[in-house]
Formats: sequence, structure tokens, C-alpha cells
Amino acid sequence: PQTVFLKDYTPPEYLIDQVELNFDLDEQRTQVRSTLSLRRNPQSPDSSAALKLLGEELQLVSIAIDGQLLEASQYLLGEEALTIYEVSQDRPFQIVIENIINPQANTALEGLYLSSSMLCTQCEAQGFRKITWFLDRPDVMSRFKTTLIGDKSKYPVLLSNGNKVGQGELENNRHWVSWEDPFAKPCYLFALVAGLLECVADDFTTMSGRRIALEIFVEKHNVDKCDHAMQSLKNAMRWDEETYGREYDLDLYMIVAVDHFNMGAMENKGLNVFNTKFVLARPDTATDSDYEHIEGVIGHEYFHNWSGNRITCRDWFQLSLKEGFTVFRDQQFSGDRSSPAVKRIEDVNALRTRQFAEDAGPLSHPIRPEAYIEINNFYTLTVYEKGAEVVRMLHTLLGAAGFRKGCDLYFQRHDGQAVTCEDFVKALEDANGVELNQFRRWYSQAGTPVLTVSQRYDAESQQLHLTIQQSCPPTPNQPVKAPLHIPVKLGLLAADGSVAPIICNGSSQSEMILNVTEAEQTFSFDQLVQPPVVSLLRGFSAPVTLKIERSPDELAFLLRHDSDTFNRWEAGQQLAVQVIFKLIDAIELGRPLQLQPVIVEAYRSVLTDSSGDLSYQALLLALPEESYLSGQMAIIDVEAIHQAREFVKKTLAEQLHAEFKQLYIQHHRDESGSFDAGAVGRRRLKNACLSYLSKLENDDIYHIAEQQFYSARNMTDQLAALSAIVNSNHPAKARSLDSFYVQWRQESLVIDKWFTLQATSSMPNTFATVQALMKHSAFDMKTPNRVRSLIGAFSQANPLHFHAQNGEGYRFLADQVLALNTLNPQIASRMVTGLAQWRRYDAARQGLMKQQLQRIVATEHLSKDVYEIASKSLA
Ligand code: BAL
Ligand code: ZN
Repeated sequence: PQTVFLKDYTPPEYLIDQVELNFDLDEQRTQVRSTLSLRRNPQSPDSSAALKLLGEELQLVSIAIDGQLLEASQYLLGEEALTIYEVSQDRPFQIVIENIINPQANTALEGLYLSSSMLCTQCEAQGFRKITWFLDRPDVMSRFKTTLIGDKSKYPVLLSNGNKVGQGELENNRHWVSWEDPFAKPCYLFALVAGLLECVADDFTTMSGRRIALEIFVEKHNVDKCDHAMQSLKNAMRWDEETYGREYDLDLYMIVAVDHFNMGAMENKGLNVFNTKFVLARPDTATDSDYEHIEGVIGHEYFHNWSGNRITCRDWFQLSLKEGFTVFRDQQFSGDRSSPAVKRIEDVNALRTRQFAEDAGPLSHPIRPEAYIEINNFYTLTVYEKGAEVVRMLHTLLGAAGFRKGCDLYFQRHDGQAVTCEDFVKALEDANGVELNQFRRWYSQAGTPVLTVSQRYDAESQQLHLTIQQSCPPTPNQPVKAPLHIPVKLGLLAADGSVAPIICNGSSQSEMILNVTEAEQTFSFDQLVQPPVVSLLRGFSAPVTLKIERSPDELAFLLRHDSDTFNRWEAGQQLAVQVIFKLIDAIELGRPLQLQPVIVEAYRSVLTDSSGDLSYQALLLALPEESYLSGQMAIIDVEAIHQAREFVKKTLAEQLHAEFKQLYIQHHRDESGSFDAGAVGRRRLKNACLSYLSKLENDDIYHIAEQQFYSARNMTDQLAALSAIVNSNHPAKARSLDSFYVQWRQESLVIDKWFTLQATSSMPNTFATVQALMKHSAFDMKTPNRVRSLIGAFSQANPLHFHAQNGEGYRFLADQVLALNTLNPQIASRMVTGLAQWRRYDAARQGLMKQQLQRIVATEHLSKDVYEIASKSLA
């Protein structure tokens, strides 16, 4: 397969100003007529007269230019393109293409496809070429007019981008609807939906007083699960006005929820298509986390209207321009809506456990990649989450007001254009009169930088000297790294836990940003009568690994006193990491395990201090995840990590049994599941306690869990109780799993949870359970959510069993990847990532994982998607 390089970018030779699309919809035989108004691009060097339109899996009916049908000798029809040899170079011309597509056969879910009984589209990144031949690249922006024709009973609702401009009846029970989008857009933002759908309607009045109709389309049985999505949309619209001054531009905003979707959601102009997972919620079917994710994703897609649609990417290498920025915006939004501290911790946790692993492995790439085989493989944690961290650092460096000024200029300067990451940074520079040259390296350099910090206190001069060294391990094609500009937020604590002023170069502050720009740099602070305790990288001000020597007592001190909520939590995490790694050493040496009293006391103080936000308190109680601990080991010892972490959890539960139980009882209410911060916090905290208590494996606790399970009136409580029971052999386990299935078998999103819970169990028979679940009548390889809930959960969230020594987990995953490869290459390649980190395991496991990767690569008819991930993993 061919590699595409950023350095080879050239502007398009032709532009398409207008597109008129006509769809005669049918499940197996949809007829498409596309009328393109083209002209030569004056910005393009005059290199060839031929016009190459991209298209795949299309059946051609006819092509005409300016009303003249073309003969076969006038064009070349290839697997991936239609080349028309002669077109006008000096005046605009019109091409009409007729073709046929089969949505039902489209299991890859790119282009036009069937989901349950509705027809819908997914065009980003390159799905439009599976609808008709086109200049399928984001820097070709066109005005679209779309007419949909379909059966009135099957497809009473016919939707596309923009505003509805006409509709009518046809014979044979058919009808048509026309849509026109006044904003020029790349074809990846095109969408259509046709189906038997119900509409949940509301409206929003914008800051300039315009009334926008809001419509959420779902299947009938889901009408009662749209309230939260609608409220989230209105919150997002208001927030973007208040925070970024951005107002919505069309008169109508539509969201459609579909069961079969490769991603979370898609920001098509005026017509977002969503995975049902990120729309549907009712207290008894969705957890508090689901509610939060829905709000975040609804916000994300809405924010794309400016950061993505009005201003889009010049080419796909610039994906982080819209994704990193939009993730940053949705993170801010969610933080403002709930608790900024809790949101930040959740985001950093996800970044460190998942993106850091990506950045340290064979698939590591800069947030602006330089080459790809299949662009769908670059919708990564790096482009999205690290991309958001890079934007966050810009926000930190410029301050909120400076950042907003820069964004205003960016939106104003580039409205209606397809631009680059460089244009974004330039706008921020120009608006603030600063230069960010060194900072730009974050866009081109891959890998997670390491900051190694040493401190020296000089009693005589009353100075603290902080030396920070930065380095970054080599990544594929980048053996040597240049120093980055890293903002490090610092605070100092006095011995009594109070704030010690930071006196630096004559000015005094309670907190400051250190601009780390060199490989090694020393910062000095004055007038410190006693050695302070440093609180570094507050708020996780840069996506780096921090190495600083701390005693357990110092970490316990920071956990009690740090005024920075992120670093308070971080101190608890690092304390647990130290304790767990001591235990891992003991396990590997065959020594008896003992829990250090310092962590018991630290947890006791967290448990007994209920003065703050309960969600935050629950986070303080959460032990570092196994995947985070894996990231700290050169050679990952899966069993020892699991055993050590379980030992800590169980011992804490034993030693603090009374405290956990007391908190559980205090916060356990019979709640219907309202999504307000107080109730969410109560549920988080009491379920965290239940999770600890379940480690005691006694009848009393299983009884409490079972009671909670059966009496729960909200999914958060029901699922938490079920999780507490599932990792046991108690008779309650089979009872409650069966009961849960029977209760929810009509709700596929809840059944996904049922699959995941079993796939991630630590019980010894889990692999057999997973194999049995593959044969369950509710399992379906063609439904991405279901594949993720079983195969994805097992391979990515159950290290203990996926990495079984006999290699059965690896073989199983490769079998599923190969089965998915023909059905849905995007989902297949996501699953391969479970094998990508093979170098991090012992020799025996390395061999077994590699063997499966080699088996995958050697398979015939491998999709580009799977080939790229598997071959790069082996390289
Ligand atoms: N643009 C693809 C889905 C998303 O990031 O919103
Ligand atoms: Zn996005």
C-alpha cells in the first residue's frame, strides 16, 4: 500500500464551487446523480489537463460534461479514481455523473450504509468517495444542494445538511425533500439520513436573538432518552457564546442517533450523526459517566461548527487543528459544567494511561503526523488528547484573555478557509505580539518528554535551586529530539502546609509558570527561611512524565495540604505507586507482602475528610489503574501488578473497614438518578466504598451489593453493585448477571455494559466466558459497539487474562481481527492495537504476540487499515 506524505501536499488542480446531489434511495440499489460545477484552481500550477475524481466501490452509469455524454475512450475508470482526460482549462464547466451504490453491503460503515432500518452516512475522513466520484479532500469546499427521494413508509424522514428548501409527493408512495447548505464545506462534512424516525424538538435563542430549531431524531423506542442530550446541546450553545463569542449560523441544528457507528459522533454541518451511546440516556439505563460523556460529545460536535466546519483542515495531516482544539474546548466546557478539578483528573488519567502508551510504542507519531497509509488510523489519542494538551499549554502560556484574543483572530482571519496548524499558532502569536517558535516543536515531535527535577536548598542564602532536565526518548523516525518549550506550573508549601510565596527575580507570587526551554535549566527562589515543599506541574500543565524524588511522608503531606486539586490527587497516586511497586518487588522475590502504614493513614484521612466535593473524594480513593502501573515498568509483569494492586485494595478494605462502611451507609440513598452534582458525588463515593468492601469477599458485603443491585432505580448504582458481585464466585453472581440480562435485553447500550463487565472480570474462567459470549445470540460482529464491548474490552481492559501466558488471548484477538478485516477495516485496525505493545512484555509473551502480528500481516486481502497498524507494530 502507498504512503501519503505531508511534504508532498499540493493545492488541488480543480475546485468545485457547487454540488447538486440527487439520491433515489434504496437499501440495495441507491441511484446517485451528482452535478458538479468545476473550474481550474488559479492557485494550482498548470500541471495537467486531466481531471482525477476519487471514487471507490461505485458502479458507473454515465458521465456527461456540459451536457455531452462521454464515451469510454474519454475517461479511465480505475479502482480508486475516475480520470477524465480533457476538461476545459479556461472556463468553468459542469460534470454530471450517475452511479449506483449498495448501502446494505456496506459493512465498513463508510459512505452510505444501512443501520438497523435507516440509511445514513459517514464521510470523514474519506467516505464521500464511496458515494460518488469527487475531489475528496478537505481543501475543496463547495456549496451543496441535496435532493432525497424515498419510500414514504420506510423513509418518512429525509435529512441532509443546511435548510430544507422544498418537498413533495411522488407516485408509488414515494416523496422527495430538498436541502441546501449555504456554507461552503468539504465533502467530509456532507451527510444524509433517511428513516422511520421520531423527532424530539426544542429551540435555542442565540445571543443576537435568532431562534434556532433543535431537533434530535431517534427510533421510536428511544424518544424517552433524549432530554439530557437536548439540554447538553443548549448548554453547549450558550457556553460557546459566552466563552468564545461563537454563535450558531444555520436556522436548524439536527442530531440523529444511529446504532451502527465506527466513531463516537460526527460533526456534519447542521446534521450531526451520533453513535446512540452518546445521545441516549435515562437514569435507569445510563450511568453518571454516560451522562457526562454525552454532554462532552454533544458539546464537542457542536463546537466543531466553528473549530472544524467554518474553519477546516487544509489536509488530513492537520487533523489536530480541529480535533485537538475541539477536545480542549469540550474539556473546558465539561469542567465548567461540573467540577474543573474532577474533569482535569479524569482527562489526565486517560491521557497518561492510554496516550502515553501510544507515544511510547511503535505507533508513536507527532500530533501533526508526517505520513500515513490509511488516514482513519490517525484518529488517535495523540492527535485528539495530546493535541488538546498542546492547545491547553498555549492557553496557559498566553493566559485566558490572550488565548481568547488569539482565537478571535483565528476565527476572523480564516473563516471559510481550509487551513493548517501553523495558521492557528500564527494567529495566536499575532494577536498577542509573541513568538512561539520553539513551542511549534510540539506539533512535529513525537514522544512523551521526561522532566527530571532535583532540588537544593541553601540555608545560608535562604534560596531554593530547582534544576529541571528535559529529555524525550526516541520514537519511530525521530531518534534525536530537540528541547521543547514546556510550561511548568509551580507552587511552594511551607512546613505547616500553608502557601509559601515564590520570590523570584524580585517579584512575589503564590504560583508561577516556569518556562522550561533548555535541556537543563536551574530556577532559583529567594527568601525561604525554611526548605519548602515544591508542588510542580500543577494542573498537569504539560503532557510530560515528571521524575522527582519524594519520600512517602512528603507525598502524604502534599495529599493533605496541596492547594492545587490536581497535585493533591497526584500525590495520593504517587504514594500508591510507590507502595505498589514495593509490593511488586516483594512478589517477584517471593517475599511476604506487607502494606506500609503510611498509605493506610493517608487513606484514613481521605475517608474521614468529607468537607469537599464528593466526586473528588472518590477520585482520591481510587488506586492507580493497572494500565498506568504498566506504563511505569520496563518489562510489564501483568500478574504481579494485578496481585499487588489487589493486595493494597483488600488490605485497605480490611484495615479501614469501618470507615468505608460508614461512608457507604452515609451516602447510600434510594435515588431515582437525577444528574446533579450532589447526587453524582454521593453515588461515586459510596460506590467507591462498595468496590473496596467487595474485596473482603464476605456474605455481608455481597448481601449489601445484591440489595443495591435489585433496589437500584438508576444505572450507576445498579452497575456498581453488579461489578462488586461479578468478580467473585458467590451465588449472587450468576443470579444477578442473568437478572440484568433479562431486565435489559431490549436496551442494546445496557447489554453492551453486560458484555463488558464479564469481559473485564479478573475471575479465572474469564477467557472461557468471553468465548461463550462470542456465540451469544446478542453478539454481532457487524455492530461496532458490541465488538468494542466484548473483544475491545477483553483485549484492552483486561490485561490479566488477555496476556495469559499460553497466548490464548493473543490468538483469539488475531482471529477476531481477521474476521473483522473483511467486515469493517476501521474497527479491525482498532483491535490490532492490543498487540502493538509487544516489546514491553517478557520474551515468551513477546514471541507469542509477534507471532500473531506476523500471522495478521501475512494474510491475503488485508485492508490498508489493518496492514498499517500491524506492520508498524512489528517494525
Ligand atoms: N470528526 C470525527 C469525530 C469527531 O472528532 O468529532
Ligand atoms: Zn472531533
